[in-house]
Amino acid sequence: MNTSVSASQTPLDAVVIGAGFAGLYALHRLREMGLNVQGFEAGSGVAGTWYWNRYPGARTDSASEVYQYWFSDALLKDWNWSERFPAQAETERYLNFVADRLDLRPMIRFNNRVTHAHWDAAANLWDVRTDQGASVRCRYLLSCLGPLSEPKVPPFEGHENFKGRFLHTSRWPKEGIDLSGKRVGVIGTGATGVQVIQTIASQVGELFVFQRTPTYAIAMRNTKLTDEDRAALRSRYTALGEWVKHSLAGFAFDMQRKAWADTTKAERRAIFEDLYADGSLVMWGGNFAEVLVDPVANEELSEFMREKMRARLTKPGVADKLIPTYGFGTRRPPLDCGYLEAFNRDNVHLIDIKAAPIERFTEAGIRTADAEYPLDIIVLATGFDAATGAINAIDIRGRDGVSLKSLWDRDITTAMGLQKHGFPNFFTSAAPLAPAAAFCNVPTCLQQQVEWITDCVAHVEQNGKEKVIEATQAFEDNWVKHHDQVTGATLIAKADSWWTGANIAGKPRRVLSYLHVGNYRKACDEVAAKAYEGFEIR
Ligand code: NA7
Repeated sequence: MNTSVSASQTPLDAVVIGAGFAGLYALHRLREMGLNVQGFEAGSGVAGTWYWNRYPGARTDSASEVYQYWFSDALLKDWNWSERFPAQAETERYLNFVADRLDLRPMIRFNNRVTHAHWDAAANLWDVRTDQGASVRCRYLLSCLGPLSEPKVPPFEGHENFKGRFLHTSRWPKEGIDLSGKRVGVIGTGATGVQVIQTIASQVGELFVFQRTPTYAIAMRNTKLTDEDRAALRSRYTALGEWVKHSLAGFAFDMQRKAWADTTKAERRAIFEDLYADGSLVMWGGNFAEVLVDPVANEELSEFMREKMRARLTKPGVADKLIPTYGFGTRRPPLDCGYLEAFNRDNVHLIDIKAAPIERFTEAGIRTADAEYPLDIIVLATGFDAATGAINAIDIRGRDGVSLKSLWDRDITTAMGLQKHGFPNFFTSAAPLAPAAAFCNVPTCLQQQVEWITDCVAHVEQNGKEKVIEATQAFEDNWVKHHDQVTGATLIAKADSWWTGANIAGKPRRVLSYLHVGNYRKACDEVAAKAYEGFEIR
């Protein structure tokens, strides 16, 4: 296919960057509005996160019944999830099914990574270019890059000398890797590390886990869904679709209604047991609100979680290293399927790199402060430059040639995560200061943002003389202040993790995600109801 389009061609109405949950829906909605829209996708297929993250064990930590599009009865009726928590391959198939059913593929140029987007103020157009030489101009530019798309690859000294294979989890090859009998090192024990480690422990020869910070692990209760299960879930789809919109974190559950202070320790213990038995993120998002803000409440829950973890570990000395001392839920707590039990195996070795840090990669493997580990493969489960990384990877310049990255390098601010002052007609999903950046069952939030953005575009199409919209500085400042008040009160704000940007050296610190999906939606709806108050339309 010829991907080069001359800049002199008739401008497009809109360009959508990314073909994951948000991008596919945005393409569909904009086309339904009669706009001439083009998608660009760096991968060779659709599915975004579920295209890139094909490492062993990758699966959702969200239940399948809330991990889907709600807007089409036909899609809801015709797709059959096979598991409560679907694996990568199934989620990728689902998004391919959606792309085919809505006939979105012809709208997308695959294998095209957008590298450049400059606002031409004289023409009120975005000039968009890709690494394949494609070049288009458009009136509206939508970033649908997902919150976790830009891998974090730490600059380990000597990495170029390592003679074995070295890869980041989000760049796992489609054909897979034969791990049998191999000596494999995994660096990182976040949600991704947990899934890789528990999956490959029985496949590899020896597994060396290089752990800097331990993670809480909630035993996932995954089940195969039967026709009866699916029928029962389908009968609740309408109610679930409404519920997730108004919830704390976009799931089909909410925080406890009773106040912490109105319960006894025994009552709370019974509630924790019930939540834990569900084997889902209800342990985090369905708990007492107080555990997110009160250190005493948090410690009681943390002790409960530590006890659950300890009971699953048998090797002497491992529990002390593997069980966190920080507060539960202040960093993203992963669900696990045998992560802790993997450390009971004789071929799995836990290396505490807080005690003896990694000094360098050698030709043969990894050298820490006190030992050398010969390895065939090193897997980086080191996470992502969340929410800003993928957007910053594009040279985005707004009014007066100002670079978005240069602003975010100083301070990460947005207008509700939907726009940035100085960048007219540029809309973002999964950007900082909205729940979609982290504290959300991501499909719930991406759908809400895409609906808001596309409704906004329709409004500007009808009401804008020049068809240009831009968040005002005052509106953005107010949102930042409100966001900081809401999130700054939580224990999350004090913890170092990707949630606060602390995982990336030099990244300005701020809780990246707004907290409370329902309140965010309400605030967005109010802005729209007041003819996009806080945004200048011309
Ligand atoms: P995370 O949650 O950011 O975890 C990354 C892990 O890698 C974490 O254990 C880090 O330890 C570790 N890490 C990062 N850099 C280094 C270096 N330089 N040396 C040693 N160890 C390092 O990323 P995930 O991919 O697991 O999960 C991201 C989200 O994807 C997840 O929350 C889900 O929402 C889906 P640290 O904590 O920094 O000490």
